[in-house]
Amino acid sequence: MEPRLKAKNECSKCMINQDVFERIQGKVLTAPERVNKRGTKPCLFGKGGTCCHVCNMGPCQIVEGVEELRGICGATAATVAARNFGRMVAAGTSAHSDHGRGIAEVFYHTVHGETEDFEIKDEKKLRMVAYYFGLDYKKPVKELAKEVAVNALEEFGKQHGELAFIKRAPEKRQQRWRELGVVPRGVDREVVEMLHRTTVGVDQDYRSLLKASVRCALADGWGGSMLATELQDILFGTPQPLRAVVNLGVLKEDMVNVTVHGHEPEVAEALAIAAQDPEIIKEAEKVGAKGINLAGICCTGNEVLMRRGIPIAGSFVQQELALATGAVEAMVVDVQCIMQNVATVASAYHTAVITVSDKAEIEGAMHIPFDHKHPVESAKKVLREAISRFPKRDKNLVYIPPNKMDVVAGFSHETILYILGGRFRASYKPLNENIINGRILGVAAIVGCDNFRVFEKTHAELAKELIANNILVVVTGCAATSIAREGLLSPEAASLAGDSLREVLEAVGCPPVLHMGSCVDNSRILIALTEMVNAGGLGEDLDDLPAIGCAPEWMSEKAVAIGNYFVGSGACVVFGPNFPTEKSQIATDYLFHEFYHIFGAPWVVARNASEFANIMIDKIKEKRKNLGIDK
Ligand code: MSK
Repeated sequence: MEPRLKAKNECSKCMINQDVFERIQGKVLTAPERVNKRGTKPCLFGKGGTCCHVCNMGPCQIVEGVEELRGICGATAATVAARNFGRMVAAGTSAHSDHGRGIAEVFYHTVHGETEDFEIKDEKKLRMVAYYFGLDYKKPVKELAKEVAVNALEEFGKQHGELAFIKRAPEKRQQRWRELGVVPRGVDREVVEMLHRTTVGVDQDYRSLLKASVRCALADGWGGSMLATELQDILFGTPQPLRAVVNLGVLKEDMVNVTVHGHEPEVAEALAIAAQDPEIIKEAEKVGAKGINLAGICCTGNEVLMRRGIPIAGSFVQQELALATGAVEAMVVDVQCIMQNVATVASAYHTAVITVSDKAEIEGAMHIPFDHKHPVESAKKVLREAISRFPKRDKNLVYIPPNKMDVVAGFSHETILYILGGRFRASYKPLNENIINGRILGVAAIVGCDNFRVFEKTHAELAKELIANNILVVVTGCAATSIAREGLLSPEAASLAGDSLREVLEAVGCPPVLHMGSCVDNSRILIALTEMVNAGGLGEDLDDLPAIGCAPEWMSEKAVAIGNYFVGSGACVVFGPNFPTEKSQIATDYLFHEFYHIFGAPWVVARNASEFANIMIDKIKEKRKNLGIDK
């Protein structure tokens, strides 16, 4: 199905924020308008993976099966599509993993006493991570934390052996990876090797390229991303269920509004501490504000929502709209998913876009370098800039829409263990029992981005369909925010679930859709699935489970890396509304069929919510049948 084009004066995505969108129209060009101006069809060769630009004889646009339309070097469509796919996986892996390295450095500085602003918040998790690093996990905390910091940093540059967290996967899965030769050695090594393989004249067999892409992706899921999640939990706290609010209505007319946008929680954590500082509050009051109101965008938002209950103003597609409320004094951005256009939109208002990462600056934005050894001091500098903008706010331009929604978030896999497993049993056994007895049909993950080129509310429609069919849904990333906007992250939404799932949820007071965090926190899902295998009764490996993942509106290369590590781990992934290799039937067939034989799970594509739902429900039923629990 081709994406539907909205009428010219409509925001292509945020019908809920249409009123805000209308206020910016005519002032500066926004992403929805660019979609309208560009039309429905992006470059089909690029979109389907068969545009090759790895050398200066091209770019070559390749048509499968047409000899004269191979690359100048003779590259086939399958090779080019596989190469581009591998490069996307490498880019996605590098993003999550550099995030992980960044937090490992913050962790190192903290436990070596070089920053006084953070501390160890989860000692139990520190000891668990130490165990997987092969350390004496019973040592005193301070000493152990220093060893963990060194080991964590070494995971990135390791050249040989296996990443430490590989041992967390089910035994059978580890064995399969070893037999296939896809166990990642070191995070950086796998990314570099993938880029090397895909440069001109190296690996030119789509099968070899695609298999190698799994090794690279596993270095993300069981490496960089998992390190990021665990170290963040140790430093900033492992999430627990809490109530919060999402959507643009969380901005406040009488406060200095600061949005935190990007991915790494360090800056947002420091801002949250600094925003409580009496000195800063006094400075805000001096300019006529009641204080500082922090609100999240994208995954930085998810990080501080999960741990602190800080509200989320918006997902990826709402970043320009947050500025168009005219009520934001500063948008603080670190890395990933920040559209260059935010600087342009901000210039129509009194708003400062402040870049803080030494890896990411934006023309037209203000750069305040973040001092990792003095994070709260840096955060205060940022907040002072925001406070100075408050008197410049033009009241005539301010419009904060009423839209906001209550949510319950904070479902780390440890929390799920207690809630669905029972506080005293602390096991996934009761969850498994409910799956075996059929009260819960299975588990589905809806993850990834939202996308200006998808015009339906795919995430929410799909989530509704799945829970109505008694499937427990877990969410991360911007998919979580878009589902939250529709009210599905509250315990009351259990009323939309099928009868038997509703009974289970009502007994524990749980929403039917569990928010598990940011993009790197997809690693929490890997661990939750592994715990389900360990709890027994649902097979011996991840590909036995009645569980499935999807990214219905993927946008970033990171989503490709995430999908590929789930497939490589044995969980089927449905992608949409298009697939990055689809102009090569051969490469796509390999991912959709041969991967099933190799890894026990295939990639699949779907175009809209009902197609997603049908595929996902069928796959879960198929797994139940294989397990003999399909009565
Ligand atoms: S922020 S990667 S748009 S989920 Fe993680 Fe959202 Fe996708 Fe960025």
